[in-house]
Amino acid sequence: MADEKTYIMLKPDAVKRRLIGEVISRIEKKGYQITQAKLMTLDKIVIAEHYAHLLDKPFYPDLEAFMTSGPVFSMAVEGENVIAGMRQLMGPTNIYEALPGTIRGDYANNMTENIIHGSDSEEAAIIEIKRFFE
Ligand code: DAT
Ligand code: MG
Repeated sequence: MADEKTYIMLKPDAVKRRLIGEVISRIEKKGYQITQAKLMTLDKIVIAEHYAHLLDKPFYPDLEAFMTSGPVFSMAVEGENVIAGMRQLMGPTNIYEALPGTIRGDYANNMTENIIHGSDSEEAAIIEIKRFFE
């Protein structure tokens, strides 16, 4: 199977809690390659684009406040079946269902501050890599 690319973001809680190295280590041990990376601070406009599917949710204001609360660490990650593979390493959106051994299962204890974002499809990966690296 041909290599895929995905967009991964370590959210402000991961940066504040000094977990960048820990998460990168898991990605590298899995055998994926980080091909681009940068630390950046996001504004409300880019968060509204990135989470357009959630704008009408009651938790959106908290999500926006969290995502703009400090720097994030953006990465493009490459590997065979990496989009689904990274979602598996991350653990599910509902962190109460995230098992130990997954990134969210090991480090997240509430629904908003859940350490990591990963693209959920090939289309999303292309759009998100463009959004955060161009
Ligand atoms: P994912 O990040 O697993 O792709 P998503 O795209 O549905 O999940 O949601 C984006 C983020 O929004 C998620 O990482 C955390 C927040 N979120 C989602 N559902 C939530 C909920 N029910 N309560 C609070 N925050 C939520
Ligand atoms: Mg998502």
